[in-house]
Amino acid sequence: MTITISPEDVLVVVDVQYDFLPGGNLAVAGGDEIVPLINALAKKFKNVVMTQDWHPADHISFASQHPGKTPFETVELDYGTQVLWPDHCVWATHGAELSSDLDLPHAQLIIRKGYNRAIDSYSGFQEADRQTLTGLAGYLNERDVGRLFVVGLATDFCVAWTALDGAAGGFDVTVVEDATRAIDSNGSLEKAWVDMEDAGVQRVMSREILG
Ligand code: VGL
Ligand code: ZN
Repeated sequence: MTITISPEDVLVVVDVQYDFLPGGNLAVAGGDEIVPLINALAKKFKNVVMTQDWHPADHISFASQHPGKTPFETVELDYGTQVLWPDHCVWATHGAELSSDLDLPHAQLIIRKGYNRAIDSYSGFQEADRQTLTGLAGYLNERDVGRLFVVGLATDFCVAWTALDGAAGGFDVTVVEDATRAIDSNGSLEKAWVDMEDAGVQRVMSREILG
């Protein structure tokens, strides 16, 4: 059951940024462990695109912007329920930079997301209002690419939402499970896998691709 990667397939590397790595403001446990795997996977792909969480300092997803609230609580916003986070990935800060341990010189596109103060964006395709597009689908469709293989951080937020929106957009989407790590807040990881399975997102391990 080896998966053969074709020249049309795309590796989508989600949010491998210092704030999501150990020592970061929203550190994902074991987040650094996936970097060597991502580098190995990337050698199989001609097409690599990346996403980068990129927030203004007063972003609405930050608990610090909601008096009396603490991280991992929720608030109701115009577009629905928003989980509140520690300040993270503030643009032009170290925490927002992509890890320099990534070895992806052939990456073709970096999509920044979450830069509108009033709208979060876990997904690389569209913001949390479910209306504002990032342009990623347009880019991929224009280039007539093959399957999408999604890796990165965090499994239950930006990886899952990117995978779900990719599937909704008609792409064949696979998440490489061991090349992701999760935040897992209030059952979010379990729910993310159920949602992805329901949407037809495939779930594989890196050895199935690396051999
Ligand atoms: C993410 C929470 C807030 C992620 C981004 O990359 O999964 N999670 N912003
Ligand atoms: Zn964020």
